[in-house]
Formats: sequence, C-alpha cells, structure tokens
Amino acid sequence: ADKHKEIDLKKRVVPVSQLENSALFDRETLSLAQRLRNSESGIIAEHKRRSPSKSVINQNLNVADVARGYEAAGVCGMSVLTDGKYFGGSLEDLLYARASANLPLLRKEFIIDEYQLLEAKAHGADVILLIAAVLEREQIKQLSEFAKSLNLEVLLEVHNEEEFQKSIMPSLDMLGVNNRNLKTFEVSTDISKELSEKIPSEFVKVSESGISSVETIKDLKNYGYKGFLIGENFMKTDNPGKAAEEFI
Ligand code: IGP
Repeated sequence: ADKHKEIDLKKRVVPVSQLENSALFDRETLSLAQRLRNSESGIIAEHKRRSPSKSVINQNLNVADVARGYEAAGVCGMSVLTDGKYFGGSLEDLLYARASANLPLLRKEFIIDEYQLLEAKAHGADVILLIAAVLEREQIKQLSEFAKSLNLEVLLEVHNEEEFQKSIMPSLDMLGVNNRNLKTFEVSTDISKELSEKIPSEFVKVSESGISSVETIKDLKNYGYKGFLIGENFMKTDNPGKAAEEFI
C-alpha cells in the first residue's frame, strides 16, 4: 500500500474544493449492482492497456471508442483502469469514458484514501474498488462509508476467505472474487467457486479476471455469480465491443 501512496501524493495538485466544485461532482450516479441483479449476462467490461502480468495488451485503441463499443454491445458496466504506473491508465481515461457512454463506470485503482474517492466522483465514476489485500478493516469501513455518502457504490475485492471474513460489512454493495492471485499472477476460477457459498446473498457476487469463455460464465452462474469482470479477453482484440457482444 505504501508504494501506491508515494505515487499518488505526487499527483495531488488539484485542491479538494476544486474537485467538489467540478461539473460531474453532482451528477446522479448509475447503479451497477442493480443492473447486475437484473441482467442475464452480467458483463463488466474493462479498459486496460497493459498490466504487470501481461505487459502490453493493446496501446492502439481510443478509450472513447472502447466505451462506445461496450455500450453498444449491451454490457452492464465498464471498468476503467486509472492507475498509470502499472496499467498505463489515467483519470482522463475515466473522463473520456464518461463522456462517451451512459454506463455505470468503475474507477479501477488502488484506493487508499478519501481524496481518491473525491477524484473518482469528479471524473464521472459510479463505483469504486476497494482491495481487501491492501486495506485494514477500519480503512475499508471508513472508505466505503465515505463512498456511500458520495452516492458511489462499492465493489470489494477479495482473494481468500481470510480477506473476506475481515471485510464483510453493510456498506459494501458488491463482493468481487479475484481469480488472479496478485502475488503469483496465477489464475483459477476455483477460488470463485470456493468462496461463493460464504458470501451472503445481499451482496452481488462478481467473479473477476481470467475469464475468456461463455462456458466459464455459465459454470460460475451455478455458484450464484451475477457479475463477470473481463478485461484482457476483450482488450487484446482490435474491437473490444465486438468481442464483448459474444458474451451478451
Ligand atoms: C480483469 P482480466 O484477466 O479479464 O484482464 O481481468 C480485472 O479483473 C483485472 O484487471 C483486475 C485488477 C484488479 C486490476 C482485478 N482486480 C485490481 C488492477 C487492480
């Protein structure tokens, strides 16, 4: 977590008051959780240029085109990586996505403090990600409650039962099980299956990472999953929207 703190502090040139006064700050947010509950397909499609596990995925696309393509495909929401150092993203990407598609947008970032939630809101996000592996329970509580006060939904990401048990609280909307181990980069949907029965039904269950076939999704639906976060499988193609269509 400290690693990310250093990077973020350098970028904090915009005063809080300016974030709060920005045009998007008062916009009415869209509910991703609601869409996932009512959807058959449950796809959350991600914009991701590169990653630590794969290096370059796709540097030739325009985030606005990707957002329009995902919307046309009929996805439930879009995830936008805003981390620059590891994923080549930025808050500008979020702004462009907001301007291009009327979809619930997830700010995909290593969130460690409230300033980043104000940034998310000011750049058009509807949902924020909290990663249990890098946060204490008290931080998860404070950040998720602050997010709710801004009308942002919260997706909490876990990778094992311990992270899940430490994090469970009413201020979370969606529970994401990351199929990718962030330490070893190993991917397996077995972890989604293992944890599924432990997650209470009031949380929308999302399976994240390493999903590349409709069969996998069918399988995970039997375990109660309503959301499927897919990045690379769409982004590695020339036309992510078209690739997403086959999953709707
Ligand atoms: C998407 P994939 O394997 O479909 O590209 O995965 C998404 O789950 C992944 O990008 C992700 C992620 C994260 C990225 C999940 N949790 C936390 C950065 C930080």
